[in-house]
Amino acid sequence: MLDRSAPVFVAGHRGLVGSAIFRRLSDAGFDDLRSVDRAELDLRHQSAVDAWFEEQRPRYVFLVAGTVGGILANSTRPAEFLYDNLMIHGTVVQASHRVGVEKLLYLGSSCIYPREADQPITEEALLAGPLEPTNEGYALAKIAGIKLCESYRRQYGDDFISAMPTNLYGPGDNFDLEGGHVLPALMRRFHEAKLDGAEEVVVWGSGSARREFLHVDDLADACLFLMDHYSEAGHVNVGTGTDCTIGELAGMIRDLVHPGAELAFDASKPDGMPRKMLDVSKLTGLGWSAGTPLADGLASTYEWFLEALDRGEARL
Ligand code: GFB
Repeated sequence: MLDRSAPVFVAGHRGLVGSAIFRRLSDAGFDDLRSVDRAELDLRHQSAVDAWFEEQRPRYVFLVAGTVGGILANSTRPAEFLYDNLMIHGTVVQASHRVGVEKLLYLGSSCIYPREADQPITEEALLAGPLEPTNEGYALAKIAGIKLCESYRRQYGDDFISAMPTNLYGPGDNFDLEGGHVLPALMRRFHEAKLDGAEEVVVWGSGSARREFLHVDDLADACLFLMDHYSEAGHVNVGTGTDCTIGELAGMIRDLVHPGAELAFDASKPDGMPRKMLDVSKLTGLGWSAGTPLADGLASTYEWFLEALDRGEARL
């Protein structure tokens, strides 16, 4: 179990995941949470990160910072996704080692797995085949992060662990129509169609790609669970164990936000990986499983989105 009074650094606290981890740790009684804004510390610069760690001396680190985005952002900005993430993973892991961080959790992504991996995807599928081209840069950086943690454990005995979440959503998500992920983008598109009185809403791709969606508060809970109970080299999948087609997801969002609207599939946009569902038996075997059904998570996220719009705080 982590000591609730120890200093904890959440790298990436402004993002979807980092803000959820911050909330979860506060609820669990952690009273010395540390964070730093991008304008104050560029996590891609080793000497700056080293200096910050020397000064702050965190005992635990949640490494959830990075350049992230949906399928279009990934496929059009591969250099940024590869460079930024490689650098951020490298600097934070190295600085954590230098100052003797007691435990670090590194967060990867289910896109590390081969495009043609058997479904559901077990942890063993890593590096067993070619990657999905639309997010190869991001996936390579994420794989390097896993290998960094494993290598620091093997060479130096550092207690650095890795979790691989499936597609995430929830409060604090990026609702940008072009750069964001499917769930917030569709929620905003249906919402704006309702306001404009439009009866047709565009959905990228064929609608037949399958994805698994995990509420970010469930992910944050799993991350704390792993930090409290898991200290092994192998990475651990985090998901719900169920998936749906993008067409089904769009139908659920339509029924919630703008019932009766028509779906118009835009085949000029990529589907990406045909299916990406994680085998979560390792994590359930350790004693954790996700608690938020997709329908409930969609409803609470839409409520949050409407309130954030009112407050002028939604990321659009
Ligand atoms: O969420 P998304 O961008 O992530 O797309 P990926 C998932 C699926 O939804 C794709 C379809 O088949 C898209 O074509 N889709 C339909 C849409 N409408 C939309 C829309 O309006 N916006 C978006 N974005 N998609 C990302 C990776 O892949 O997954 C990242 O690029 C990361 O590396 C993330 O790993 C979790 O699942 O395809």
